[in-house]
This record gives sequence, C-alpha cells and structure tokens, in this order.
Amino acid sequence: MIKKYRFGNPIQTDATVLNLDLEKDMKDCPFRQEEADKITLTCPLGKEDLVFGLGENIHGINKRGFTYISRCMDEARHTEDRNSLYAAHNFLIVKGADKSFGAYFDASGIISFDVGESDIDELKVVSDDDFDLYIIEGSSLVDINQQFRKLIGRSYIPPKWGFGYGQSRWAYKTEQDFRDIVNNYHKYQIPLDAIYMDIDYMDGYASFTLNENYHPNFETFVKDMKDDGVHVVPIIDAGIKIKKGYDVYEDGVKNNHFCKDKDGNDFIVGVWPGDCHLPDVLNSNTRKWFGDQYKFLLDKGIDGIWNDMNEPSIFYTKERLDEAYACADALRNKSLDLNDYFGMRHNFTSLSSNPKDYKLFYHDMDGKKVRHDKVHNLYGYNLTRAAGEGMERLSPEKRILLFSRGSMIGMHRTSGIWTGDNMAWWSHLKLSVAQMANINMCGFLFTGSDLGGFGSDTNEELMTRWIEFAIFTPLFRNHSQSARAQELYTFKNVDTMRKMVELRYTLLPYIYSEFMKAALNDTNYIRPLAFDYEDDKRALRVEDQLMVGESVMIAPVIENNARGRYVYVPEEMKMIRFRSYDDYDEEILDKGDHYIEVGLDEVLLFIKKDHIVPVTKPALSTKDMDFNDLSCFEYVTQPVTYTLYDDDGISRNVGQKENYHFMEVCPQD
Ligand code: MIG
Repeated sequence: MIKKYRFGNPIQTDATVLNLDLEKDMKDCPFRQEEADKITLTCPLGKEDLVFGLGENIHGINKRGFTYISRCMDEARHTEDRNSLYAAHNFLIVKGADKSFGAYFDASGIISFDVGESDIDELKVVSDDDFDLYIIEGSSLVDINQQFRKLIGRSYIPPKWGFGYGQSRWAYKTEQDFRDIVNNYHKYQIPLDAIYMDIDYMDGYASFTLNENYHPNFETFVKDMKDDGVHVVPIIDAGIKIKKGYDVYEDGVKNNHFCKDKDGNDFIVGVWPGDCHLPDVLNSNTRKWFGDQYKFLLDKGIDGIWNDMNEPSIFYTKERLDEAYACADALRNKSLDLNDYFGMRHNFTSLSSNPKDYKLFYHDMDGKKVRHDKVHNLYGYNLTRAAGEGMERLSPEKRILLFSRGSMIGMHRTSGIWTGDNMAWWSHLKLSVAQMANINMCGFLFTGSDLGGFGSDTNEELMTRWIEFAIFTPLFRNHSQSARAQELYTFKNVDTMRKMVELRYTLLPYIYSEFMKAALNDTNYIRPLAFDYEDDKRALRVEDQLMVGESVMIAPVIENNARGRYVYVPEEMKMIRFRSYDDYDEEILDKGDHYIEVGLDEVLLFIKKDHIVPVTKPALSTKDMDFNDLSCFEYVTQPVTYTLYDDDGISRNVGQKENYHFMEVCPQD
C-alpha cells in the first residue's frame, strides 16, 4: 500500500507513473514534521533497524550512521567524507524489528538524509524545497521495493550486446588507436562487444561533432567494427560550445534552447570546450531538440552513447573567475598572512560546481521561469531523458545502449548509469558492491562501475578481482584515465583475464534472463542478502555478498592479497569455484560460516537449492554466441523448472509470451 503526502507545492518531476490521492493528514505517516525553516521530517529508528537504499552514494548497503545529500555533483573524490555523488536517488527502506516501510521523496531540489549521524536513533530528512513523499508498506522488503518500482515505472532495457565486455580509456584518439585496441583483444582472444570513445573524438570537445583528422572515415570504421562484433560507443557532454558556425550552438541560440541568466541572456559556463551554454532540457521543446541531435551519430551507425557532465558539471563561471582574479590581483606582491593565503586559494579551489553558480541561471519549464537550484536534480535526468526519448524517435524498432553519469529516479526509465570517477582502490571495489545493491533498489538496473578504477594506477590483482566481481554486474566496462594502461591484455596473466571474461559470456543466458525478468516484473536483479533472507539476522547485515537473479549468491574477494575469505551461507547451497567456464570444482555447503579459499584466478558462485543457472559457450562477441545451445549449472534435489527469458536482444518489443522458455532439470542420481 502506498500513501502520498504533499509538502508545499512541489514542482512536478515526472518521476512517478501512478496517480495517487493525497493523504489529508500525517497520522499514518512514520515521519513527523518538525518546526524549522526548511521542511524537516524525522522518524525514530529502533536500535536494530536497518536502512537500505539511497542508490548511488558512499558507504555500505546499510546506510545508517551517515548523512547523504541528494545534490547531483561532478564529484571525483568518492571518499568517506563525501555526502553527494552524481545522483539524486531519494528512495530508502527502513527495515524495522516488526515493521518495514519504504519512503520515496519526490523532490526536484536538494534534500538531505541524516541517517542516524546527528542522533543515532533518528532519521532526519531536510529539504530546501517542496516535495511529495510516498510511504510504502508491504509484506516484505521485496514487496515494498516492487511496489515502489511500479510507482516509478519500468526500468530501461539495453540491447543484449550491452551486457558484453566493453573497453574504454580516456586516452584513445585516432581511428588507429581504436583499431589497435580491438586488434589486441582479438589477438589475445578476449571477448569484446564495445569500444568506448571519450571526448577526444570530438572537434574541440563540441558535442555532436567529429574530429575529422582523427576520424576521416568514421562510418567505415564504425561498420568495420560492427562486422567484427564490436560496437563503437561515443560520449556526449552536456555543455554546448560557444563557437560561430557550430550548428548546434547557432541553432540553440536562434531557437532559445539555452538556460538564461537573470537578464534573459544565454548563460555561460566553462566546461571542457571553454565557454559553453547549457541546453534547457527542463523545457519540452528543448528536450526534443536536444534528443534530435543524436541523429548525427545514429546516422553514422552508432547504436550506443554515454552521457557525461550532466549534473551539470561547471568548471567555472565568469562571475566566480572574476572574483578569484580580483582577489589574486589585490594580493599580488603582498606578504600573505593566513587569511590572505587561504582566502585566495579558496577562490580558486571552489571554482568548480560552486553552489552560488547554480543560483545564477534559469529554466523555462514550459512557460514557468524557475531558478536552477530549485530544480538542480532534474537536470542530468532530463538531459538523458531527452537522449533516450530522442533515440526512441530516431530508432523506434531497435534498442540503443545509453547510460549517464548524472541521474535522478525517473531517468531509470530511459537509461542506465555508471558510478563515475572511482579510483583504483580496494575500498572502491568494496564501495561498488554496496552501490550495485542500492542502485538496483532505486530502479536503475543497468549499472556498473569503472572496472579496475578510473583514477590512479591499478595493479593486476585489483584488476583481476574487479573483473571477477563485475562478471555479475550488468554494465561490464573497463574505463580509466590512469597513466598505467589497463586493457586486459596488458597484464601478465592474460589467460586469467580471458577466462574470467569468457565466464561472463558463458553466464550471459542467465544474466540476460534474470535482468530482463527483473525489468519486466519490477524486481531487483542485484539485491542484498536481506531481501532473500529477511528473517535471518546474520544475513540482514552482510555487506560483502550479493544475490544475483533468482538462483545465485556471490561472495567476491575485495581484499588485497587475500587468497580466500569468509562467506556466510544463509541456506544450504552448492558452491562452484570457477577457474574458467570449463574448469571448476563444486561443493555443497551447509548453512553457516565458511572460510573458502579463492585463488587469484578463481571466482565463487553459489547456487541456491533447487535452482538452475542456464549457460552457453562463450565467443569473441555476443553476436557469435548461440543462445539456443544451452546447458546449465544446477543444484536440484527434485525436478525443477527454470523460466528462461530470451529474445532477439535488440527489438524494443519485449516480454512477449514466446520469449519465455521453460527448462526442466531433474536430479542426476
Ligand atoms: O571531467 O570525458 O566521469 O568517465 O573519462 C572529466 C572525460 C570528464 C568524466 C567522466 C569520465 C570521462 C571524463 N569525464
């Protein structure tokens, strides 16, 4: 059951798809409204209550103990003292001793969740702006989450090849660079379905342009790649470069598509290309206009895109730069005391994504002028929504791969997300485990982290463990900006890398089937153990194992130099220790704690009792795989039927009856 409460007169976000009546009072609401300047709601937390959700954020699966602020930020430092990353995922579930509920804060602006940080026994939500609150009660965590997902509508579904392995690095420039990478993957026989293009493919970092020197034969290149089963996936940045003669810029100015300053002039922000304008994607005309720009790439054979910098990221504004220069000029040749020195320095270090700048520009929300900070979290959402809706018009039959950095709930219907600029740190591999669970709860099923770490140099062991974990995450992309190359063939034990990617491909019938069923049934593809073992006190607090689809539990190794780990097995399961898809050993494990050895070249998979994992043979790309030639891993003690979902992997029509197949498996002895 869902109850809807309204605080003030909120700006509509289009995040939900159901129309519910408003409650007249708060007598049934678990939150209490406090007297305060900003809208402030509190809810007592029992000593043993857990709080799940809040999507892409730092810390663990259970969010208790810290404050999280939904303010979409270009935040490259995902350290424990951060409160905001790129997303606004305002859904949480309180798992109480005898009662649980979900709470979704449908807000366009900045909102914070103090989950027992200031007061260990209290959840406190403070919002700068008006919002709707949905309280969801249900019979279980799964039920609560499913009701929430029905409220926000069906999750984005990528093409099947989007589940293949992707290679990316902010370093590749010329067509030859890309061909070399792909040739190496083929030479080392490592499966590959996508190669990602970062901003250097553009002409002067202008979105929807090509650097003709680097890519003189772009269409031929894209086609050659596709013939080899490799999709070329370019990046798009939000800011539109100010440059005479650049059609997107000229057209945008002429037709009023950019955000305005207080005087009605097109607002200027500095991003990659230098001075830019921001498309006003909160306006439906502009959304259509921006979505149509993707035609430039789709016409060239492109069928996948990643949207970056759409929080929106602002490196500087003229206003902030002037302040900083003035301060520096005034201090030139002076002896700087503490205040002078730190004051001057602060002017420069606080240039990027400065909250003051988000108050300097305005949107035309279909006739209503709104200052940006009131609707900040709608921006990245609507930029990628514009892209997704554009692609539906431009490619009505075929699905397009799309994922975004900035996001808010609502955007999950048109796109996936990646978790942004993590580091090659073990703590960030661990973080990624927690993020996958909480992001899935918020409806973003298609998600993954930059494998190996985006910043700082990875090493072979970390890369290997990251791949071994990510075998199970929907987005499976190696991306970095580090000095050290991290293409998989650059490591010494390239055989291990190949075997792990092949294992992913072997598991694709299961991964795809489970992902699709989760999308079609509004359930979670990846979940904390708590969702499956709600009455098991141990399982509730497991932070480093996950459920993946209906049959599988995983227990990734996320510690440096570990050659094994403790695993909590919440019921009798079959463990498979894979060295490759055709080299593994199996063991039945009782419920309880087990120390399990896991060599660097090994990955663990646990099958629930009376469950099945359909698999097939790997190939160099999904295009060359036969999804009809199935076998399976199983742990069955009686005849069991697995419902396999499969389709052509590309058409937008999904969920037809003929896409469901039934695999029956009987015990072997
Ligand atoms: O300010 O396009 O998160 O994946 O490689 C950096 C360059 C801009 C940030 C993205 C990252 C991408 C990088 N971008």
